[in-house]
Amino acid sequence: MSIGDRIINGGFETGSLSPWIGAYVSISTQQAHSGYYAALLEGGEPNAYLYQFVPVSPGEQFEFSAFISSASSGSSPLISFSVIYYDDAYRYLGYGMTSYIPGGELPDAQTNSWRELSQTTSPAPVGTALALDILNKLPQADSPAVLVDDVALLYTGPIGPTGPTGATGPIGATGPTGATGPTGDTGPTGVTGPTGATGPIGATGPTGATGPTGDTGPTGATGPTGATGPIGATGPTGDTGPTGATGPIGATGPAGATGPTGVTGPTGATGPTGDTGPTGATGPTGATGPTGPTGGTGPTGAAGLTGATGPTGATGPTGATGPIGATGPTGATGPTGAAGPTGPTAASPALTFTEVPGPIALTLPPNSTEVILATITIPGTGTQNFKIDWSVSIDVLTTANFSVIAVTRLYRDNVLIDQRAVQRVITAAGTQRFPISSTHAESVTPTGTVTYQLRAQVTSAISVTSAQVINISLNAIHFPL
Ligand SMILES: [Ca+2]
Repeated sequence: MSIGDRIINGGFETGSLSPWIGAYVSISTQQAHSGYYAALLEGGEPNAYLYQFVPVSPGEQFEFSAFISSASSGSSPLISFSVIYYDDAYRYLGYGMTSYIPGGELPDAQTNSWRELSQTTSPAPVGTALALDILNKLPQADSPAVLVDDVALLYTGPIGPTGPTGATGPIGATGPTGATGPTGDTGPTGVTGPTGATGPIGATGPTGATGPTGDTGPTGATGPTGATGPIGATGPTGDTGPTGATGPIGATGPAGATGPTGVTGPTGATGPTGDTGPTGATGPTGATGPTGPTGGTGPTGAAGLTGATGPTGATGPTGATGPIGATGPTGATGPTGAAGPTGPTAASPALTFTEVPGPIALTLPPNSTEVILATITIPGTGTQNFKIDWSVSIDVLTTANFSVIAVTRLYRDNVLIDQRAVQRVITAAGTQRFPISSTHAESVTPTGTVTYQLRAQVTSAISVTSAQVINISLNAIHFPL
């Protein structure tokens, strides 16, 4: 049987936990089962544990062992320890073993006492790649801390099928002498054996102990008193006295060598069943089994109570525009608005005029000519609106049955722009007066000045003796744009 410990740092002698993983666990030098270090699982309420994964192969079997002790006096907590098999993807395959130490059963390490856990695992199942080795200290108020040392997972090999019974082997060598048993009762005195041959004289033994002082001999006759000599040496011990009576028989000697093993007797009757042991720690939850078939639909339950009204939903789309309603009453007059910005200053109109009282004589046809009546000159540049008004009175001296046509003409810078004519046919003779007035408006763009001139001409005359113009008015108003 090969022996190999798969646990690494099982005695914690590296001075650290690695590769152990734990919670509420520290390295302690307080007490150790061997060496200098041990692991200390915190006492009291915390759930403290310590574990590591080790590689194993299917079919392998182990003995898990560890030494555990309470770090101080007090009722020790419950300790569980397990070996659990997993495949290479850490999927649970099964327990190798699990056991526990009930509360209050650990010795106190301060008295250098430890309890050894030792249990054989079941073989690792098919697919096993790892074994989880775990020690767990369960919560218990006011319980002392727990020390763990020398944790081991020893390989004991796979258990094969039982082979045929082999031939009986030779009788083995005599084993060592067993321990001395208790002193038996004194047996009966045996028969006195024959006297043996006299053996060789042995070496002189050591001087025996001084025997008892012999009886004082009879007092001799008193000699003559000699001179007093020096004190002599102590004389030799006197002869040993005669042997006393034989003592009682001594104690039985040591047992002789064990004889060969006898033939095995028949199997005895089965003994009564022992008391049921304590319940073990609960194992991990097993894999979920396959889902069973779906059951038939049950009867419909009674309708539940109406629930509370839910929140208002989102506003819907805007509806079509309704018909225009009746006109409402006129509202109150609103407050006067703020004054608007001042507009641009308007250009001032300008007036230019002339009045000529006359008379100014006109020539008569067929040799009549145009006569200048009045002239005005207006300074200015840029486009402007002009309004020109004029009025004249034409006096003609006639005979009976006359007719006359007279024309007034308006010029701007010597260009005819307007005219107004008057025609009369009258039977009576005498002086006749014909007023003429007109208005002309235009938009002009002067380049310094613009000159308007009013002229007149008689274009037709029968039975007319003379003609003249009086009361001439010419005026112009212009508005710069
Ligand atoms: Ca140690």
